[in-house]
Formats: sequence, C-alpha cells, structure tokens
Amino acid sequence: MEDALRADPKRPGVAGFTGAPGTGKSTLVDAVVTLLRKQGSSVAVLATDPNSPFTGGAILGDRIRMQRHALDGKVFIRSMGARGHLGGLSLATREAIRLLGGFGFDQVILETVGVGQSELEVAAVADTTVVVLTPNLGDSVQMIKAGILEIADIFVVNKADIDGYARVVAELRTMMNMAPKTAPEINWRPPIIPTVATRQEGIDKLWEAVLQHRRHLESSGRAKELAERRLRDETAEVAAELARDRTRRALEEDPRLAERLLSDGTPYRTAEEILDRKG
Ligand SMILES: Nc1nc2c(ncn2[C@@H]2O[C@H](COP(=O)(O)OP(=O)(O)O)[C@@H](O)[C@H]2O)c(=O)[nH]1
Ligand SMILES: [Mg+2]
Repeated sequence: MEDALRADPKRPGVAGFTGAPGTGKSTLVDAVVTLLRKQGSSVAVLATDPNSPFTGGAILGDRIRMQRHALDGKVFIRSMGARGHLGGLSLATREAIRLLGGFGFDQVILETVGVGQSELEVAAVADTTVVVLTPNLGDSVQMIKAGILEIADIFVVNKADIDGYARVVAELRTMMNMAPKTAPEINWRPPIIPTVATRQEGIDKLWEAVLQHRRHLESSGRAKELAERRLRDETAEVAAELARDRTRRALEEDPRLAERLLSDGTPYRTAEEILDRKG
C-alpha cells in the first residue's frame, strides 16, 4: 500500500459521536447534517461498526438517512465495518478521512454503531468526541462503567423531552466532580448540552460547542499535538500490519523456518529473524 494522498493540511474537522445503542446518535447526526447543509458546509458521515464486515455500503437505518440525502452531492454517508479489513477500524477510518479531505469535504462525522472497542477507536481518530446519553439511568451508568467519561469532550443529553433530564445532568456533574482532575494543560471542562434530536432542538448549541472545542484545541496547541500523535499512531499501525504480512508470508514460503519454529516454540526469535531480513 502507498500513500495515495499525503497528509492534507486542510484535514476536515472530525467529530465523533458515541454512546449506547438507542440513545439517538443517528438521529442527532442526521440533525447535525441538516444544520451543516443549511450553513453550506459539505459533510461526510462514517458509521463505524467493528463487528460487521467491511462493506463500504449501507447497513441498518443508515439506508434511510442515505435516501434522505441521496440527491445531495455535498453529503456522503457510508457504514464501515472492520471484519475482513486488515488493521481494523481505526486504520480504515483514518484512511477514509484523508480521502474525504482530498475530495474537499469540510466536516467528517464518525458515529459508532457497535459497542466496546469502537468508542476508544473513535476517540483516537476524532478531534472532538461527543458522548451521547439519555435521561435513562441505565444508559448513563453503563457508559460511565465503560470509562467513557475520560474520552468525552462534550456531553449531549439527548431525549431532553422525556422525564429524568435534570437527574441525569446532576448525576453527570457529580461524576465529573469526583473524577480525577484532567491534566492541567488540557484545561477544558466538557459542557453538557441538552437536545431533542427528533425536533432539531439544541443542535445549533451542540455544533457551537464542537466549534468551540475545536478553537480551544487550536489556541492551546493541542491540535498540533494531536495531529502529530495521530500520524505516529497511524504509522505504528501501518508498520504492524506490514510486519504481520511479511511474517506470515515468510513462514509460508520458508518451510524450514516454520519447522524450526514448531519444534523450538520460539515466536519472538523467529519474528525478529524475519524482520531483520533485508526486505
Ligand atoms: N423522545 C425522543 N426520541 C428520540 C430522540 N432522538 C432519537 N429518538 C428516538 O430514539 C430511537 C433511537 O434513535 P437512533 O438515532 O437510531 O439511536 P442510535 O442507536 O444511538 O443511533 C429512535 O426511535 C429515535 O426516533 C429525542 O430527542 N427524543
Ligand atoms: Mg445508529
């Protein structure tokens, strides 16, 4: 594989939406797309599901969204899975973001579909991570357990039209106060934004918070730091993939090496030997 596109200085803004299934992420993202289109921005949505195959097509309710925006050339919506894609979801997502930047998209929105690893992968790739909760106590407790508090740049309490909104906000504040202080250089306290995604309410405030966070990243120097870290991470991931490929191939093509490995049981030594060979 080659670098088809160099790291683009005009990388699109990347916001990741994560949260338990049913909290309204897809509805929210759709509302944000509507807002951005009104403002004249182009936007790409990547719904990422680590448990589904890498299809590049649409899955589940995303078909509905795709239909709604089907005739709009400035909206791109795809679902991506990780199964069958070497390097997993984050590598595929990073590459997709670079391509979308190359095609001139202003904004990229990532939405997690599955639960588990995907939250952390989205947080590693996005500039701003939006964690979506609802006034349903079960959701919030589950999210906090998953350590999501640490990755949130913005909290959205969606479904503010149903009972329990005030309680979940109070609970969130308590947890934020109890949590270990963030590193002083980060100096950002995640705002809590109420929304009713189904009625397009609170969406402008939510997007304003995303932009505010982005400005904060720029002015504090964190944006540059994150960009560097992303390139390092991605390079390490690509290197791991290349090494894995090379190792598998070497073991297939060199039966003596494979035999020795089986009799000695020395994976470290064998791997080092393979990687030390002149490529
Ligand atoms: N009452 C209410 N329902 C909502 C709101 N936002 C989304 N929903 C509903 O919640 C359900 C799950 O929404 P969806 O966007 O698919 O959630 P996701 O699994 O997080 O992507 C759908 O039936 C939505 O219509 C909201 O603000 N208020
Ligand atoms: Mg969804």
